[in-house]
Amino acid sequence: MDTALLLALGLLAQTPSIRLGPECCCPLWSTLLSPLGPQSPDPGLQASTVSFTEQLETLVSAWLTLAPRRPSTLYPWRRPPALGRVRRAWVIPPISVSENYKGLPYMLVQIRSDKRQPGGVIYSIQGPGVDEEPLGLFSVEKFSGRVFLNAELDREKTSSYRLKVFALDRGGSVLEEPTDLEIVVVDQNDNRPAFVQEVFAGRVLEGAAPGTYVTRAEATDADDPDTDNAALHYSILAQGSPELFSIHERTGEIRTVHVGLDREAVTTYNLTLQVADMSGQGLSATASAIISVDDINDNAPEFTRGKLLMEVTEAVSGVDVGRLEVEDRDLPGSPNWVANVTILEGDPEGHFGIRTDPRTNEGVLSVVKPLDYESHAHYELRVSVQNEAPLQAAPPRAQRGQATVSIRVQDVNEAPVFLENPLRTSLAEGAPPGTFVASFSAQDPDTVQLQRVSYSKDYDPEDWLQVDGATGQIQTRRVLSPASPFLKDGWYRAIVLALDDGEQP
Ligand SMILES: [Ca+2]
Ligand SMILES: [Ca+2]
Ligand SMILES: [Ca+2]
Ligand SMILES: [Ca+2]
Repeated sequence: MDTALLLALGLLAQTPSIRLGPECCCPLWSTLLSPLGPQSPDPGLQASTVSFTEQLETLVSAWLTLAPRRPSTLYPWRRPPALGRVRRAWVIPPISVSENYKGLPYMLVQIRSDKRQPGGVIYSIQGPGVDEEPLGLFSVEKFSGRVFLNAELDREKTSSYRLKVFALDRGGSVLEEPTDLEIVVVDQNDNRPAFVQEVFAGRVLEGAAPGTYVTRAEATDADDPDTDNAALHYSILAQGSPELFSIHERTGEIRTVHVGLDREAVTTYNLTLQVADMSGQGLSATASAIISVDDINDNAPEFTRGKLLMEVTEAVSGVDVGRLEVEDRDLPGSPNWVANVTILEGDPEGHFGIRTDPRTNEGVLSVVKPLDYESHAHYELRVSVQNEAPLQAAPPRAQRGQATVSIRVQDVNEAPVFLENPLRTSLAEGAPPGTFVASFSAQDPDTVQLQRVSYSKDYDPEDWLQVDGATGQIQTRRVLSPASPFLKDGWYRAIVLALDDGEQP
């Protein structure tokens, strides 16, 4: 290691942070290059920090070249002497200047050549910012070599300029090889961070464990990402109470922090988010996060009544008996809410069925197989209710997951039934009046009611027959002419009615 390097290291040890530009805090650096840039026009201005190796290399080179010279003068064509066996690469230190500087025109540096020339050396510069777009930012006084900044710079448009520097004689001949001069624009915190969306939407299942990812807020900052000017810090300004969400200060990820998300209590959370640069101390912006809590089936359905009384008439099918009202706190219309009512016991022959009314979520009890009052006048059904979806959490045991439905079957007056129908019999041709024809016997299914069955003629076109209303016995009244038009192939057709004396249902 050479002497200059040792010296530089010694200085660095006393100087914990070396910065280029207006806020230069290294005494040696200030002596060598000051003023390389203007004083910060804004207290928020932060100079860019370069890596330690770059600092050291630049510092050593600059010190070797510039130590004995005026601070604002740069000798771009002067090479350092070889020190020992190590030849270091020659680096012209960049000129740093803050963006947005308004004290114009501002002298950045004075370039000098060691060449002695009658009539003096003529300096000239070329490149972007001079004779290429954007034109006229920089200029040089041709005799003094003083380089000026003529307009405000915007680092977010162009962060550095590389100019060509020429030294010529009066006749325009090149005295020195053209060399590069780099001007680095130092960032100022002149850009507020901005969220990429006004509203960030997120969804989370109720009952989610702490640490569950919900959504991610994202913001940008146009300032130099290597500086604090664009070091973003996210926070939640407001979220109500209790505070169930947190945001990662660097990534913007929003997660749950506590248990207790309950859709049945709160469906949506509205968070106010903030992002601030300077690691949270600088310019800020706000946005919202709308977090929807998705339903899980954490409530068992319940009957509103534990005992129900219903009535239904016998002998019919497909009629509704009654409705079982069900409550479920989960999301209406969802499988977590829809009730399925089933019959547990009390209907061994399968007379009843239960369907769900999709609008009211009631269980609708109906008769699917006709009932018979005379054989089974009362049913006691045990029914239970479940959701379409299985229960997910371990909810408190449902108080009314089952109910009892008492069903009274109502008797109806059923018509008497002929045991043999039609009844066929035969008589000799020309049978005399009073000949026994047949004896009808109809049975009334209403065995529990005391009903009497009576008989009468309904159809007897030749008025040939006589019916005993009480017994159902039939005799002929007269001789039937073989030529009767009502004899068809030898058959005579008559209709007999059986009537009970019960009331009409
Ligand atoms: Ca910023
Ligand atoms: Ca900036
Ligand atoms: Ca439910
Ligand atoms: Ca729920």
